[in-house]
Amino acid sequence: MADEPNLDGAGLSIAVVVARFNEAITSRLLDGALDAMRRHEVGKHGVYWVPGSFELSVAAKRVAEGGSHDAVVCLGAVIRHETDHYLHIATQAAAGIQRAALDTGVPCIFGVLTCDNEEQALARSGGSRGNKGFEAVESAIETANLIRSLQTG
Ligand code: INI
Repeated sequence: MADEPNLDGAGLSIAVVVARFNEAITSRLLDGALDAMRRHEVGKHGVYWVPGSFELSVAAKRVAEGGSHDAVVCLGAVIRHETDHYLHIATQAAAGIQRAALDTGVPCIFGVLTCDNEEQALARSGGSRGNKGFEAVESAIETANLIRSLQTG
């Protein structure tokens, strides 16, 4: 059996970087993220907006380098259109966010929906399939607590 996750947010500071593109969806993800931070009593947080999911990684890296946050949650919604444009954005967002985490050692969480249509995105941003923003904050808390425990032995 796996260990229970440590979801105690007290004493943690979490940054949320959120894309304005598809704001009708990403604002719902942000609501879920803020709800999770209240629920788990996260000590401090900051919210930073970027134009689209493609810009999440560069902002996440800079925020992580600033050293005042224990984790960075990246929120966005990439929705399929007629061309493969969305695919490049989703792929690069995922790779860039992971790179920001590995380059800085600060957990950078992939809270980006990649959906075929708006209906799927609505379901995953506070609808029948939960809220990816809420889940992303829980991933951030668990990973930040793990990293902290590894640092302090
Ligand atoms: N950005 C998104 O966050 N989601 C999308 O679905 C999307 N599509 O499909 O175009 C999108 N595009 C904007 C992109 O993230 C950048 O902001 C833009 O390319 C400027 O670099």
